[in-house]
Amino acid sequence: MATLGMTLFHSTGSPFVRKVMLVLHETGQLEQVALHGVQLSPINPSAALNAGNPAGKLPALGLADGSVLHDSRVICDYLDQQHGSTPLIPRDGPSRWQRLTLASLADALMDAAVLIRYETFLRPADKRWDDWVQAQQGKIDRGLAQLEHEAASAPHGPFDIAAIGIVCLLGYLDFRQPQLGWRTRCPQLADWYAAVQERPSVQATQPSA
Ligand SMILES: N[C@@H](CCC(=O)N[C@@H](CS)C(=O)NCC(=O)O)C(=O)O
Repeated sequence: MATLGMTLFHSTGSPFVRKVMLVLHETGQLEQVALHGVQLSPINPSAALNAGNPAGKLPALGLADGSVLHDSRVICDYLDQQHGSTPLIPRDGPSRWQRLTLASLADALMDAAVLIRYETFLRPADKRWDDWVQAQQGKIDRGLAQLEHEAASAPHGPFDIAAIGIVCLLGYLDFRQPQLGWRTRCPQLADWYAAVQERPSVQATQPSA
């Protein structure tokens, strides 16, 4: 049974918020959550968000009892335990660790992409460090190669927490790094990504500024 009275600190550009939105859509809990829009950056934090999440990062989920959950992994895990359908996070067995590790890879690549965004958009031009950006991009390149291998070996896996993370990563790369051209390097991943675009949850959560 879904919990009433939740508030999600939200931004349409955040790939981590999108993970939570996809879980809400896929598990039928969207109407249980009010969205509280926040525009922030590491140097322009939100006082309302900081009050419940001292790290000042999106997403955070306020519960009816006044407590606040963060980060996206914790929130997704919580929400996945509030519904009666097939879990998005396998509860046990080898698939639990395989899918959570894949989801963790997607999270790590989103971290790298978000850090690149901050370095190239927020940081003053005279303080930018190209080698550091390249090192972050290297994580993305290596991770995409791994995801292409996964897509080739298991093209029709469940639309679970790993798939959700990968959708959020690829959507964010299209949003912030349209020049990357990952589809040329990752054709099987591109086919999988094109197929999952048909899901209403994916269509309803496209990133925007
Ligand atoms: N590990 C966190 C990462 C969240 C994150 O990096 N959120 C970004 C927005 S996409 C943020 O709030 N940045 C503000 C900051 O770093 O101060 C999660 O999974 O929720």
